[in-house]
Amino acid sequence: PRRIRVAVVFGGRSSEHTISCITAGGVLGAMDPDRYEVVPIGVTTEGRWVLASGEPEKLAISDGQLPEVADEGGTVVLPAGSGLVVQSPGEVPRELGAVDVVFPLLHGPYGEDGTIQGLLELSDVRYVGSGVLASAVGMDKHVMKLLLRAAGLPVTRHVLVEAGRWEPQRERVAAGAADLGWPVFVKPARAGSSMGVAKVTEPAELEHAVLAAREHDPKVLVEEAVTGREIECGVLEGVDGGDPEASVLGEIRFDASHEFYDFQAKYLPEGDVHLDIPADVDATTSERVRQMAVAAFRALSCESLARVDFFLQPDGTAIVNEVNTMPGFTPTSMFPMLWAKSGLDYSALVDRMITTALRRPLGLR
Ligand code: G1L
Repeated sequence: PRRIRVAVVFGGRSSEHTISCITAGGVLGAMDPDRYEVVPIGVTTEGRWVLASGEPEKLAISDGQLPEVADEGGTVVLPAGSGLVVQSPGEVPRELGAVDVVFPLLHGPYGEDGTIQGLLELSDVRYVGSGVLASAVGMDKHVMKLLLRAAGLPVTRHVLVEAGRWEPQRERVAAGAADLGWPVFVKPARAGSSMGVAKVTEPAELEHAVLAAREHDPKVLVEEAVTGREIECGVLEGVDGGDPEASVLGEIRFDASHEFYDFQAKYLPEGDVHLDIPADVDATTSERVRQMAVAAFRALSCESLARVDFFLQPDGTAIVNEVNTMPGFTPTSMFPMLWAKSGLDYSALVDRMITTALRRPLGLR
């Protein structure tokens, strides 16, 4: 039978360019060349789409050099009606032909927020991952909380700092923060990683933290601090219209040197982060949290996959912290590890996500 043509799109205009390249290396290395024909498409830090190297070795860290998409190889364009075309200056455009499915490994604005998904919808191309709405909601912590709360799921309380002038909001936000109780967390509503996040312990520090967070996103959340264990659950779209499935739970523990799971702890594993998989949680609680994860997946109308993060409080109740529609996805990231412990190894996971995407109807679903 004909091989399945998969365009893996990676790199991109976000701070997570490097992690995206490394992730692409993992995904490419996991795809059976007898079954898949990979079209590697790199997005440069300037946003140009180029035909990239698909050698997994070039996408790994070697000799301390971080991988990056090189600006070469002609521009890849995706005209409506499928079919990829490479345009190089002074050359006849080269048809790459149609791909069966796109695996978009992009993060942040220009990629994770539904924009790539919209582009692919307009081009009638199937893709792995959530659609436009869930991808956009997954990127906006404020809208996400509204939907989760509307679905009856417990979420942390917060005060919103709207985009627009700060001055008129100052008093409302200060009063709201005091209502939440100290400390509070201040976070950009939409920035991808944990950048711009600060823990604020007293009123005098609030304004500085809000202004700092607004460097990353004009829309900012001031959130109540919840004491609890950080528990995560992987959810996969059901097969053939079946219910979404939840993985075993995992726990993130870090040493006292990290106040919370910050950017450094997340991407520089030398920081003492421990992933406990499965998490040491009793069976009843685990079952309850897994059901909440599936409910959160549904509340946002996620597709393919999502990682749902919880705070498990000392009294045994769980609060949904956030839903990540594009979780870390290297072979040693939480999401793939959760599924490996649940019986699906990395290449089986990649296979399953491609298979469900291929079976998806185009248009409204
Ligand atoms: F396409 C998927 F499956 F939806 C997908 C897309 C992106 C899964 C995981 C990711 N992850 C990321 O983009 C990243 C934040 C780990 C950078 Cl690669």
